[in-house]
Amino acid sequence: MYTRRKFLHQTALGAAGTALGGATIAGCSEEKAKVLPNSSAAAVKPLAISTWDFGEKANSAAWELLAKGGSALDAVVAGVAVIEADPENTTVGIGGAPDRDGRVTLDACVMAPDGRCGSVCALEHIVHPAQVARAVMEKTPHAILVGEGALEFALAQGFAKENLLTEKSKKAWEEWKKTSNYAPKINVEVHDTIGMLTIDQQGDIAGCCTTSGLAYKMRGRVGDSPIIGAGLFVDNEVGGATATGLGEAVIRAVGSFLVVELMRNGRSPQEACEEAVTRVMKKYKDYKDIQVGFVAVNKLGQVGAYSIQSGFNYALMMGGNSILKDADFAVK
Ligand code: SD4
Repeated sequence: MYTRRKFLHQTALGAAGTALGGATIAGCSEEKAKVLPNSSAAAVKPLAISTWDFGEKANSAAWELLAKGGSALDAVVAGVAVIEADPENTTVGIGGAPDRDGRVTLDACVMAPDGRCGSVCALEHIVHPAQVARAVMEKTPHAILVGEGALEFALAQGFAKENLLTEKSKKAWEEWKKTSNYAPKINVEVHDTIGMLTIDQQGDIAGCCTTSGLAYKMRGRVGDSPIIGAGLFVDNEVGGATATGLGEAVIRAVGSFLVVELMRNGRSPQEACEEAVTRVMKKYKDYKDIQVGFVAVNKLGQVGAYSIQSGFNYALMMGGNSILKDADFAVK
């Protein structure tokens, strides 16, 4: 059972330092955690952080660009593209689990260091929704395109129309249809969105979030992932945050924006993620049955991660080194 006392204990644990390549990262010491993003402390850059273990592959792809001086925006879109293109992954891009009618509908958004953003919701037939989101940002006067309109735009931009429902996903869906029992399993079936944040050599921050959303969702359902502020938020003066888990819960707290605002007000990324998870739990009374997790990075390259339940992990790449780390969590 979650108690305030437990939370305070975990906060203290969460502040324990983790070291990689000599640099202090995730959580950091209580002292360092108080360092504000605009402090004169040396920033860690470049850097890539992604939700879940598949984030390691995404980070490596992003790192290839970051190490050569590529932009945070190019790197983050290239990083998530690796996961979107993996047909074995049933939660992002091609091979993503369909909705209850058997249609694979993808959600994604992207944010650039200069504050621009783009998003697509319920996009069908396109393997790389994050790239379409970027095109919305760069080539239209709009921020969000949905459904048919998003698809028309993508095709006009030269994206190929493809069947995203793989044999594996189709079989699983047909199996699900036998009972049509909608009971998502924490961390397994529904919680594998890739949210990614990058810092380039200039110290600029970009972010991206891309997913097939909840397996067997209602047609037209959109989660937090393509909603700027909920699934992703970047403010280049402060830092960035991204979310995974039950979108309906993240949206209630405008989770990623909340994390960034908390960092703006002096919280470390770890403290900000913990506070945001606490806020989500307050607003979602059945929080014991769901998972929500955040990862965050500030302008100094300090990172944090926290989730409601155990089982959430994240991948971090800096100094050419890659680590996979379990996030601390609230319900113990
Ligand atoms: C959603 N947040 O659509 C996404 C699901 C998710 O890992 O994170 N899956 O609600």
